[in-house]
Amino acid sequence: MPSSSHSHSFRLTPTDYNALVERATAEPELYWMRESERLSWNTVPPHAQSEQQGWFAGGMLNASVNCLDRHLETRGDQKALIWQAEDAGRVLTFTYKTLHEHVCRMANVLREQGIQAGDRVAIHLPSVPEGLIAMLACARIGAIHVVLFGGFSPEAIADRLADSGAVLVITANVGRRGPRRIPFKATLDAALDLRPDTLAINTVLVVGVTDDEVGMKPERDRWLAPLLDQAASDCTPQNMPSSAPLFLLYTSGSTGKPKGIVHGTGGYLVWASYTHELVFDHQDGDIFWCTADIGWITGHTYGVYGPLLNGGTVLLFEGMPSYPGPGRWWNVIQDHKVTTFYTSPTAIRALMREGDEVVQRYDLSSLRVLGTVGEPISQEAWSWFNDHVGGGRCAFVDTWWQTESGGIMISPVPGAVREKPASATLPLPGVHPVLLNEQGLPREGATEGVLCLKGSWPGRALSIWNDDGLFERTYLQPYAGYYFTGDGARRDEDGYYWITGRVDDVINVSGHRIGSAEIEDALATVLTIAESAAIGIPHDLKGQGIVVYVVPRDNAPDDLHVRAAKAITSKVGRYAAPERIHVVPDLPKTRSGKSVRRLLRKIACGETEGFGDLSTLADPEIVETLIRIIQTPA
Ligand code: 6R9
Repeated sequence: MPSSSHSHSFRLTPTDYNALVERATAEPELYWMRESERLSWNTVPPHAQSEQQGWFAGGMLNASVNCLDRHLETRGDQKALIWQAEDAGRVLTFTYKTLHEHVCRMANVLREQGIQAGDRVAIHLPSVPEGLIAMLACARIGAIHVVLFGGFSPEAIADRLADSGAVLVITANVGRRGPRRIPFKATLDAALDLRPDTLAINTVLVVGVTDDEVGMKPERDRWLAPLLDQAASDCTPQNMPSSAPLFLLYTSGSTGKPKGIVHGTGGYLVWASYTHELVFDHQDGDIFWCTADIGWITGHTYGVYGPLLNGGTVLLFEGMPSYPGPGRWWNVIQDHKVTTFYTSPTAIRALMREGDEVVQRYDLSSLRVLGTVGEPISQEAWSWFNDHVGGGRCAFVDTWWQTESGGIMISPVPGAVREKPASATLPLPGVHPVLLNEQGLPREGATEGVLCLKGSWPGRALSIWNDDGLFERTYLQPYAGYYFTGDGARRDEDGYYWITGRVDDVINVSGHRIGSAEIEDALATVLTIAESAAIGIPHDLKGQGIVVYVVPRDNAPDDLHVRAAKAITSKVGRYAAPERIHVVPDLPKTRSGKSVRRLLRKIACGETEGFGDLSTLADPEIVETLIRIIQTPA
């Protein structure tokens, strides 16, 4: 039942798709063994899933060989990576052959710096080719990459470097954001100076993105370019077990500090290849543009691994959507004849505001698949993207997944699953969602509940770095027998899923996951703040915005707002800057002393009634007090 307006032929028909769902459900072992043949193995795994050892245990392979070497014979001269620089006239193109050479050089540099299989290498770069090259170079020598988002504060970087035990960082002198220069190296230097005794970093390699000079510590810092020039352009890949970690990626949960999610090699790569081909209807000649930064899981799975595993062409854009003018992204699509465009609802909402005329100026007829990820999309934004960008001709995939899942889990499949605006639609073949009620029991049919997953899938994270117990407690123990996603969802009468948002204390700001506890921990470092609570409220552009309540100590200064805001941006990052900070005498708490976030959310949204039974609060009066404070203009 592909909608009739699609003018393309897609890889799968509804019949093919139904057959996949059936096979994956009836004979999962056989199904995933067959899917594992997408990869080239040095030792073919004896089985797909084993309870104790994870996916494709016993198999041996190398991730960079799978992304590059194995395409050399058939696609050596095909474009693997197109890099569009900030300045319109500057484009760098890498064929599979030249990308392979670059990755080998970088891998040799890392080996010369003493990096060995299993070592952690941090990557802290703007959107330049070296990011993707460094990831694959780590994979080539069996090192574990840890990509750090460019928006992190020095504190956030230091935490992640310490937790991962990284020994080397690759950074840039600066990053370019429109007319501005982002001080990558200086931010990293600040991070390295914070708690040197907790860090194992002994080498910093610096990419010169511009000619800007930066301070270099002679025994620690080296410019990368001359090292690459001297390195050999071939490099023997390290043969790795399927279950060896390929990378760590830090993400926020509801409790405490960010967790280093560990992804393995064989299972993750099978999932990246499988989902990229299925969901984006990957075909020869496709130009795939994923706008996510490589600092997020989307940038890993669909900005690097998925498309390269499948022999595709990746487009990487250095710049921003609206610089130098509001049509910049459309210009990039037009110039590079992008076929597959994967972005976020936040970006769509911002671009929508520029008006329809901007889009109409560009020829976007190369597009055939549009995708979104990271947060719920409204019907309005869905329709605008579909009609004005996709011209009503394209398949639209609203893809639900998470850092922990490795790749897409619930999404339409072009040509095979009929779309409904703003629904993630159906699970991919082999994925088994369930909706649980408050007692943890599965509900059938059209219903709403906590979204969990039954059974495993090849892309599932192996663990949390340094804390296997925390992985169990966070994902496997809350609902016995299921994997807990942290999201809520509704299922309609057609079995379609509609994601309703997090059911835990994670706030989703423009697709960035931020734990309430992360913000509250940052505020706890301000001595004049006694306690605090951070919550998410609906925001027109960002999806959710952060509102913070702080309770001052007796001697608190007048500029508490400023100090609180500064603590958050310096400990977490600018992307976590709150919309509003309310200084309040107390928080609504249960008698056992737990802040009642449900009430804080309602109050922040300006509600004045319908709070339900307040008699369980330690001090019911506080609700009235907070309403008064919030309604008094500052
Ligand atoms: C890939 C990614 C995961 C959380 C997830 C959910 C939200 C992601 C969504 C979506 C509604 C979608 N989310 N995709 N909500 N519709 N299509 O975003 O990973 O950064 O770990 O965030 O994002 O709440 O649990 P991550």
